[in-house]
Amino acid sequence: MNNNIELSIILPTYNEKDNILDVLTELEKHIKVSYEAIVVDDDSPDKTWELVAHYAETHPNVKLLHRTRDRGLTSAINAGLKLAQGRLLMWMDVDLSMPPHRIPALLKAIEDGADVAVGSRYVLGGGDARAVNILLTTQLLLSKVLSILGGWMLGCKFRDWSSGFIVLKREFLAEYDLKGDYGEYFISLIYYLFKTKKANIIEIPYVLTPRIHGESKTATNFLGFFKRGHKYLRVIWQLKHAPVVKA
Ligand SMILES: Nc1nc2c(ncn2[C@@H]2O[C@H](COP(=O)(O)OP(=O)(O)OP(=O)(O)O)[C@@H](O)[C@H]2O)c(=O)[nH]1
Ligand SMILES: [Mg+2]
Repeated sequence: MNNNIELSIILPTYNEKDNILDVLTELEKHIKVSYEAIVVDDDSPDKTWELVAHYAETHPNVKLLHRTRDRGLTSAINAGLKLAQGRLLMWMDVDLSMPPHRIPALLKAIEDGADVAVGSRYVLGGGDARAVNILLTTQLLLSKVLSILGGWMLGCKFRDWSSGFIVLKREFLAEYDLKGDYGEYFISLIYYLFKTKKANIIEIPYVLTPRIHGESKTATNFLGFFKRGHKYLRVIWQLKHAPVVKA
């Protein structure tokens, strides 16, 4: 840990050349505490990493981890977390679907006593502006059903089980690696934070906006949604039936 860095922001990227510089600029504009941004790029064919390397030359708080062998969202976030030196840890998507201007609200929640602040589409004031076609409407519906089921089956007062927009105190992740190959890691993480770490978790509303540039790695077809939904449910089922590990 470095006492001069309040916040480490992990930014996983795969083919985000049209988004990454906007995200880095937005972070600079909205974050008033000392922070480092760690971009973890998996050798994107569109050369996102090249843009970041160039940007980092004039922005010492921006770091690049350019991975040429490993792949995957969860493993990218884990790799970024290993390098992170801030007192607070956070990560978010780099498709501008999670608005950097909501980060101060997440930080304020921590300042006010929360251990973990999660950007949430499913609390009052939050939303999802992506339901512009049948594919995305289905995704939104599945995500909502999953959220209700997750909270009910796991016995936690929590709504947005597939958020992926989170700030938390470093000590709450000390002995934990994110598990899974995509968004399902978030369900296990939240459950762990509630049940094992007894964390005070607060959901802060945000409105998720559709990606404008680049391609989604998940929202491509119905079959993909249902496969993912099935995977999420399997994780919920496994957690429900696994003994809770004491911290
Ligand atoms: N490093 C790395 N980043 C990834 C990988 N897959 C996705 N990402 C990043 O993870 C974030 C989420 O990916 P998206 O394609 O937006 O997927 P999603 O948010 O689940 O799907 P949408 O709902 O369509 O936005 C983005 O910042 C991606 O660039 C990967 O294999 N490696
Ligand atoms: Mg996204």
